[in-house]
Amino acid sequence: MRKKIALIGGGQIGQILAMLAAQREMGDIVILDIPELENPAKGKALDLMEMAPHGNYDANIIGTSDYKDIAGADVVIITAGKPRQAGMTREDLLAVNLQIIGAVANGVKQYAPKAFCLVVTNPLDAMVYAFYKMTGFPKSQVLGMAGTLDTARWRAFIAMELGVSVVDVAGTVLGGHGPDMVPLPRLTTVGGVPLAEIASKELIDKIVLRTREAGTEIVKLFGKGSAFFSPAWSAIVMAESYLKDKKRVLPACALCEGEYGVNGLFMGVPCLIGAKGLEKIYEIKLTEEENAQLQKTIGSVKKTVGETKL
Ligand code: A3D
Repeated sequence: MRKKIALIGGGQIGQILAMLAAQREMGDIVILDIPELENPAKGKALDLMEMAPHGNYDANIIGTSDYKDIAGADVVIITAGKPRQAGMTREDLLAVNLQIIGAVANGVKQYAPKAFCLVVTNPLDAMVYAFYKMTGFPKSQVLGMAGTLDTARWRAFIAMELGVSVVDVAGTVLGGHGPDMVPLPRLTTVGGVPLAEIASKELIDKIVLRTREAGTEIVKLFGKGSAFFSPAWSAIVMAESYLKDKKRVLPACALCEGEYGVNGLFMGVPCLIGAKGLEKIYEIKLTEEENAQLQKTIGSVKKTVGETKL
């Protein structure tokens, strides 16, 4: 039997998720949106069914606003919520998206209680925490997608600056999904060569800054709405690691219980994702400077999560 992927939110990211999941034959796909947008969700699903003969995939794809249709889903990816507009911070979305996450948590808890759940809605660290609290799901079953994207941005900017293949750039970004996230130049390599040996400190600092502001750079260019191609791909990579038990080690927003000195908060950390969901969090021994940066991002995450009052 095919796996089932439920996409809660059929907007910009949701529709790209649906296309990628179909093309990669990850399973049957349900695009769920609010009742007012049920028809557009159905339309997107039908359009993707009609793309299948040339896309060369077999999948049953439907649009709906009824949670019954996600029953038994193996993976749930949540993008339901408002995106940022130019001039907004992610935190400006907290109140409105918290309500939406509440409705989503109820539906997923009732109809897909065993699903591996990925939250994408911003402000990410707070929304994944809220979803975890509201569903009561085990921590292995709930992750936030942010670090996978932040690391993709870090790798892309390095490749663009150095004129090397992005495939050979390896690295990680820790912490919250905000302007004080912590890219780790010390642990970044280009085909095994340490970044610091082939890039100046000035250039590295510039790339760190661009990575931290990458989401805002796109929001400014769009004027309306936020990035969607790269967030969708990042969530797909995480979902695939679960579905295929690939055991990839990806930076993701996971519940820390002692790791990095953090207790009870979701934060971006290197995660092993396999058939059991979150299977392991890797701890990195940080330098004093890296740790100081991490403490700053932990402070920001605590503040935003505190505002959920959960
Ligand atoms: P958008 O195109 O507006 O799509 C969101 C969809 O959610 C819309 O179709 C809404 O109708 C739908 N929706 C709203 N409420 C509900 C509900 N209760 N149930 C089901 N569906 C609902 O936004 P988008 O796809 O561009 O972005 C979605 C979210 O992802 C936003 O909160 C963004 O800020 C966030 N985002 C996160 C990242 C990260 O890296 C974490 C990156 C980019 C965007």
